[in-house]
Amino acid sequence: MARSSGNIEKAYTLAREQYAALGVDTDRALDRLGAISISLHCWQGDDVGGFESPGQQLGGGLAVTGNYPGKARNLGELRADLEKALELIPGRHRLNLHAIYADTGSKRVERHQLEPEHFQSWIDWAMEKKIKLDFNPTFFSHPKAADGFTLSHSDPGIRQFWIEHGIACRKIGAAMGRQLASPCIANIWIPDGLKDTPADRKGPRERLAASLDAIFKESFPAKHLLDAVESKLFGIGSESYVVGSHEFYLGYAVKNRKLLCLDLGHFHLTESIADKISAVLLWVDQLLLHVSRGVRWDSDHVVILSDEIRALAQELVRGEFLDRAHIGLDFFDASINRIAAWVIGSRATLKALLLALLEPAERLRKLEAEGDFTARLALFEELKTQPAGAVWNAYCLRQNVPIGPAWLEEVKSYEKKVLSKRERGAL
Ligand code: RNT
Ligand code: ZN
Repeated sequence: MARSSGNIEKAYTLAREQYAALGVDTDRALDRLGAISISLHCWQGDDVGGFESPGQQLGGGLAVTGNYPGKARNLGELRADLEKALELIPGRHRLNLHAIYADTGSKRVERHQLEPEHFQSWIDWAMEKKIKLDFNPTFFSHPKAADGFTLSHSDPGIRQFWIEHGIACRKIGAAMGRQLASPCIANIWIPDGLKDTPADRKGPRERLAASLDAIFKESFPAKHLLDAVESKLFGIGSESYVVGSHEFYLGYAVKNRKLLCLDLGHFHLTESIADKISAVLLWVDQLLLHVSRGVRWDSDHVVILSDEIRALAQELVRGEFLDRAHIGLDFFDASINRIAAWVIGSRATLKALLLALLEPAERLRKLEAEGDFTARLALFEELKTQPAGAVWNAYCLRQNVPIGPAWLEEVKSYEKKVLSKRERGAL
């Protein structure tokens, strides 16, 4: 049940006092949180299908499980679903598109021939909704990716096709950034790799480096386009060897001044991505974070307020990296309501950031510098039960979105009115 705004304000006033006693300014934390935009991934809305050709199979070793009814079947439905999700997430956020979501009308346009005009309807929609856009070339779900190789393929013709796709997508990204007056992050992820032990690990990596150089040849103003490269540990069908590994892209990004994309599902499960941030940001200017949740593997579960996400947010805040790290969601779950998946993942990420912004950063740093590790540990533990929920509710109230679980009622009523009318599979 929605609580009255008077009670929300009262609870906030008490929480503000409690935090002030610890040296934390909650109003400032909320201002800072309001300045953070998360890039919502369009592909949660239709299980990474895209609208290029009907019934297209998802490739690239990616897998979406579940068949919850009501998935978006066309651009109009996807936009309507996104609008609903955005209404329920506090703050101003971005949208992350993939090339397979082009608006080509009834025409089939091959990926290497895509142009900014095929994304003009997205740009116009984004302009109207005051949303900024990010972009991704799609190097999977295509006959020319069926061998499991794209930019590192041994066939120069196939490589060239994907190079041209990459070039086309950077032009599209730059058009988005220019028209919407906010740099578009164009992120490259390729599925290239091998199921079994390779005899030649070097060749594909040399070809990938050369293909990337060709894609990045043209330069665009940073105020329009920022290029990112995303590594992976393994995929289905690339268990033994991934061409674009972490070391490959870390080196490439440092040498070529690109953004490095760290996906939370793309490392060994015991590795801490949070710990990598302050190391990597010594050598690259900016990061893209793909916020995901691996369960036993890169399973792309919906993000929740886990210790991992909290640690990530803490590192961003403690290191003062918020303006050098771009946060995008990357998960796909078809076993639950897809709009709820966006809302849950976004709200969890924002809550993690709020918790990090509610730390007495200076005090903690001072205790550590003085060697008072006892007090540091004690304070960390006490912080866990401070009334952050009251601050979060006040934020939702100020941002005019439902408080607490009330957002779910809106998703349920949208499901009844809109999603349930979408027949499975049919248009
Ligand atoms: C795949 C990568 C990549 C994709 C999207 C759809 O493992 O995480 O970012 O999820 O491009
Ligand atoms: Zn990713």
